[in-house]
Amino acid sequence: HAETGAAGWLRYAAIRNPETLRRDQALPAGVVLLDRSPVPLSAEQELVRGVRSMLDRTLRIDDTLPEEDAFVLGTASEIEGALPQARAGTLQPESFSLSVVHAHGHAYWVIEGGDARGVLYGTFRLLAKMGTEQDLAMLHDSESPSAPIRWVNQWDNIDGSIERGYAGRSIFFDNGAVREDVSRTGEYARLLASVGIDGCTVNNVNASPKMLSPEMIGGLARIADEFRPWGVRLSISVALNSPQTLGGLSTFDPLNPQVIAWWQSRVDALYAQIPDFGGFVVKADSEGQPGPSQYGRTPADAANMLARMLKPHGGILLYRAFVYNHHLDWNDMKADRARAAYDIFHPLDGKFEDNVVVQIKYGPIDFQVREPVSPIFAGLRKTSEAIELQVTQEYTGQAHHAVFLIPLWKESLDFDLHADNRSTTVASIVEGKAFHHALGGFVGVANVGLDANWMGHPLSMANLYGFGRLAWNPELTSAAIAEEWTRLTFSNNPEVASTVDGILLHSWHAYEGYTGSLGIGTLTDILHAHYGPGIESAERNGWGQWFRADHQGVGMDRTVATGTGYIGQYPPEVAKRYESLATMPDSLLLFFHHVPWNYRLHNGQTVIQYTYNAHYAGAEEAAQFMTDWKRLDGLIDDERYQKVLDLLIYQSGHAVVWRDAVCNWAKSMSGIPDDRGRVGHY
Ligand code: GCW
Repeated sequence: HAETGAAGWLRYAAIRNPETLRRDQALPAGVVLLDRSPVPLSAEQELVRGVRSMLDRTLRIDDTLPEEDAFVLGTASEIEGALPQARAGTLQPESFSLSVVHAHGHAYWVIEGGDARGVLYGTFRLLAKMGTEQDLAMLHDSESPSAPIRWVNQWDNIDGSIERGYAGRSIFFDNGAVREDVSRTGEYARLLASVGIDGCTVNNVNASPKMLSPEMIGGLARIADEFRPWGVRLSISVALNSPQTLGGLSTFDPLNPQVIAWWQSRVDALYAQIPDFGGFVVKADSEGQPGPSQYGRTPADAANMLARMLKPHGGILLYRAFVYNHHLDWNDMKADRARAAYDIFHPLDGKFEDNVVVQIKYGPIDFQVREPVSPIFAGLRKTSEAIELQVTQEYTGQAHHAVFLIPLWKESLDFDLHADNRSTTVASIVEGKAFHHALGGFVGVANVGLDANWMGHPLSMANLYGFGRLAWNPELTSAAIAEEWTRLTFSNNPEVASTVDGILLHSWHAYEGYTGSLGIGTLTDILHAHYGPGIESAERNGWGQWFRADHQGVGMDRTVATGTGYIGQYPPEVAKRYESLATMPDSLLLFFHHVPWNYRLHNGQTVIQYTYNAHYAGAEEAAQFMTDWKRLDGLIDDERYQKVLDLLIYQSGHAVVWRDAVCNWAKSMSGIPDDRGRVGHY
């Protein structure tokens, strides 16, 4: 079971050299839990389970501090009572401190939490340290999460299908209702908690109004019961027209008193059954979803109406900034989908209730392999913000290509928008620090399914793991995250770790190389599955994912001087850098500028030649992954070895399909041959 991937990174594989864990002291034989409420209880059980599995020892469970070495778990006030010497100073909610305290002649391994969740997170950290064979002799670690919102969204439909899900049917819903058997949802919550994720929105942002029916609320309460011991709060996406379609009212105008009363009755019903309900996510006026614009109301009107009801219960309202017109006029050279979020939300800054959070995709288009960061991050100074990342690999190879997304996300998080001429990285903005927002954080669209290994491709789980780790601490490096995940998931064997890490850390670059380089955006089929090459499907339609290629040149002119003016939405220093070709980074050139095919990049190559070279290099890298993986034959279990090998063989072939599709297209479009003669003749 463990080897099929169901356990994910929580395999707790036997540690071959336990002495590496504790160079100068023995691990305690018992554990005492000072608080027996559900979340710390999960922590204690997890510690017992992990130690048994990794070290083949069963910890004794004590009721009070024993007269011998022990693990001691508790929140600050309980530790204070039992073992005052151990107090770590002030710990914020969800924080923890790990230390070994010597008292009464014994060594107490203390896991102290700022609250119940902190105890759980500290326990999972300790187990991860053991699982990666770190020396625990000097155990000393104190950590706090970067931001309060560390949620996943699931795009599950109530019929049991999942929009952009690649690992089977929904773990939550089937046939219009919550499944009878929701045991998988508890296992999911455990995985999420192990990397510090504290919330899960269980249904598609393209939400069914039926989510608010009494039967559904009863079902949701059963899921919330599974989540609760792991400190994961349940939330749902809601359709703004629910008062009309479900409630039978003649309107869903967010300012109409009857509409407000209807929502209030639903919020009351939810909290009656789910006292720790997290709140609502709203997608409105976007891709055909109903929204406040129908009544001449703003996103703030709709968001605030709901937020006010959630507030007394500690609930929050996440309003997505992914609002745009998908009937844009291709012939209008000023039309630009990338402008939409800023144009709509910037004027509303300061008009939102303080429990509203605007949820913003990292780039202004849609989870592409390379996008600049969305300028609206710097355009909301008085409104809390969350960054939305896509764990499920929609445009990035789905469950067929190995693409480790952490380096992509880090580029966005580390990007400095330089608002007010000071350093304001995207991470510091969503953490609430840059502009002193009340809330903020990270949302990952995860879309796990019923398949035993959760995400389809075994290596995709690194993205879920990495999402949680980055949301906890965006300063972690991609390499550190890859290393942890690989050791926990596969093995501490250095050969295994370096091989898997090498593949992970090169995979985004390779995928970008063989699919779409220089910020050209989506060359995938955008009208159907969002999979495989569909080069011109993005052009000449209303969706606005254009790159405007013709015989002369390629790229969207988004400059202020001659283009759509999008660049003017960035703070001045960034705008200046993007406006001028002299300072424009090659990697994003075609996102921002329209240039001739023979335009010379900073790297010395022409756009057309670089396009050829990047696609060939990317496909070669993909083939290399397959060769590298073969080194693991016999070093990991056969089942996962073979499964990943099969996928990498497929990927290297599909990379050639991609390479040839894009290169042949670029050649026929530009009429310029490959100077190395690789690209077909016409
Ligand atoms: O990326 C696009 C997806 C849609 C999705 C939408 C969104 C849930 O193709 O499937 O809808 O974004 O984020 O709302």
